[in-house]
Amino acid sequence: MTDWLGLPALASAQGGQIDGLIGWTHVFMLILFVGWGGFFAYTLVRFRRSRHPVANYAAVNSHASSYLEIGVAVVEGILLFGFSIPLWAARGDHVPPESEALVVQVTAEQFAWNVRYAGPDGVFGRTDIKLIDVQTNPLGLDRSDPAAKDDITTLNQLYLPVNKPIIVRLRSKDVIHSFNVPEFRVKQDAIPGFTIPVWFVPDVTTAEMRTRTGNPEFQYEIACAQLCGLGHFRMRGFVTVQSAEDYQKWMAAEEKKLKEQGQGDAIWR
Ligand SMILES: [Cu+2]
Repeated sequence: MTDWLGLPALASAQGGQIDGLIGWTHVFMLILFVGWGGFFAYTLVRFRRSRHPVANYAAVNSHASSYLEIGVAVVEGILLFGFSIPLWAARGDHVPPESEALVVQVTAEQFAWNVRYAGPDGVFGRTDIKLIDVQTNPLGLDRSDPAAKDDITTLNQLYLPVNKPIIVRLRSKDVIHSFNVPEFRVKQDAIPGFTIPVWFVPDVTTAEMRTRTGNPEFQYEIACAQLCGLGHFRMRGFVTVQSAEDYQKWMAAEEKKLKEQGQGDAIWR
């Protein structure tokens, strides 16, 4: 329905609703544009100089423009109360339960995305600001904490299973960044000092998208959507959406790699 907008391919279950809102906003704005544009053209002709060499100092005595203004306000009210607020309420309030979702922590920094999975125990282990090492331990993970021992971290690579609710716990180490994956219709600022949850259900695997787009190198990309410094342009991450089995395989390989490499040095690759 919203193909005419030329939006990026849709790859999430909740994105259709957002496209609907974008579509309706364009329709309403088109009506406003045509309406006001027509009115402007009409006044140019109606009040042209050759017919009205002297300005009319008497005020307009028709109420047409007031009705128009009221009409515009009503349409904007419909957009806000009929579409935006219910959509935001659905997106913001109904976060799926963590037991049914995959929880991933994504920590933005100048200029990278640090991704962290809780590992087999499902618990994110302790971190300590004193342990942060830009090269080897950007998250300050305390591998002496049993819960932190199995935490999987990657740099700029987010692997996700398809058709499962994903909750991203978004954080920032330095300035305001923004987590944006256009195909999932997700865009959320990462603000230092806050952990902001954002959720979505990716429903098209990377492989499927490659077939669909005819581009064998297609990648979902995390674009930082806030100008965050000189390296902002290269703050890119990649999302790989896989079948549940392939995701499990990837996770098992990461766990194996972590065990082989020992503690703490599997982080910055
Ligand atoms: Cu950034």
